[in-house]
Amino acid sequence: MKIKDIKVFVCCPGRNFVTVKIITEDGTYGLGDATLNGREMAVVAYLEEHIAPCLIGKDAHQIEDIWQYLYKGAYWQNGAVSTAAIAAIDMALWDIKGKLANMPVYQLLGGKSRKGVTVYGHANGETIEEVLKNLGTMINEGYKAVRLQCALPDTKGTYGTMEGKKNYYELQGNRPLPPEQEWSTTKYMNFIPELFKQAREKFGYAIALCHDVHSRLTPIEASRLCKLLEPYKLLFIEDAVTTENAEGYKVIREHTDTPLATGEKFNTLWDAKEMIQNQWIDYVRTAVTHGGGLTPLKKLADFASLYHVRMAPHGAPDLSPVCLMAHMHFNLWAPNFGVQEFVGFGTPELNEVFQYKVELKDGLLYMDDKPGWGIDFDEEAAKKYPYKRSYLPVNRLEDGTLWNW
Ligand code: KDG
Ligand code: MG
Repeated sequence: MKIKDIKVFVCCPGRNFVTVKIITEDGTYGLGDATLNGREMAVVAYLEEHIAPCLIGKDAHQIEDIWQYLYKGAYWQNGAVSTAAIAAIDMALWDIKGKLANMPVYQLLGGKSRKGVTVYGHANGETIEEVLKNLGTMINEGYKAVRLQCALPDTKGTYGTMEGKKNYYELQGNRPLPPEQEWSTTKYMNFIPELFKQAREKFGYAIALCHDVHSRLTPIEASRLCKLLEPYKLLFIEDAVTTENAEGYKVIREHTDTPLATGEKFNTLWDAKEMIQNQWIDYVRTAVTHGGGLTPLKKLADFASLYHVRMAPHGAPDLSPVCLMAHMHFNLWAPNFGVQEFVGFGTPELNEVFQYKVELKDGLLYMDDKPGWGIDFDEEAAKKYPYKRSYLPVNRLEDGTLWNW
């Protein structure tokens, strides 16, 4: 079944998304997500200029070979821009294979390992009181796991909080340049244990709680924070330190039994290899979109399963609903699935562009059985929401030093 056309769409129904559509000679099409927050147009150029011309006329069924061709064949193997582009092609081909087989993609992987996908939602707030109010609402909605993020008192902007914005927890909009935020490790370390103490006092221990440090601590600081949080029995602490130096996780591991999660910025299996093999982490957070597609992610899951490491795919608002649906299939299959990050059902604009259906019941996410991923993309609706240049914030310490955001 020959590939006839490859289209790349960039739209902004509330935030930017890059969507790939591959069309075969019989008119079957598949969708993939290539969104790389703040660097979207680099991926578009990679796809349009460097990938699409090579694939026209190739057999859409040869997913593994096409993946190897784009990854090894490029000579420049890894990197966020190229793996997001390859991922979208890979996803679109799996969607096509599912449609041609008249099966949901999870069936092609080996079938379901569970009835639904356990998700964790986000409870954010400007104060502890506000976070706990939102946590209470989510518990009433049936969530079994929730991530808590709270603004630091007297600090300009804290990761994960809304800062008065309604739809997305990060800053979004028509910004010519990245906004700047402020960071104080001392204020953070003194504040976060209190958030979890109050959460446990108010809601007990049945609800699973997690927290994203967003790579702002050093290994020894992270070790201390994880120790301070031990009484509150977190599901995991995410991105306690940056991942470039895997041994940072070894340091934390030696000091605490708070479970550790990382990997949303991993592009390949090799980024995760050392941490998994040494059992320094408990959850890998790599997304289908940023990890190069379903083809490498299923290998990552199988490898992680050898070391008791579970999958907890990244599900931030900057991953499109195509990625969410791909994760639904992956998570239903992966024997070592842990939990899926889930930020809710999207705005009316988003749902006008992407048509898909998921349902939350008792903390589990369900979808209808449809061939492929079970999602569609409305090209005409997308035209109403053109791309808007937008950046993630950058972070500075109180003395002005640039820090990890
Ligand atoms: O684009 C960056 C976001 O995806 C990231 O800040 C979200 O860390 C994140 C998370 O865990 O959702
Ligand atoms: Mg994160």
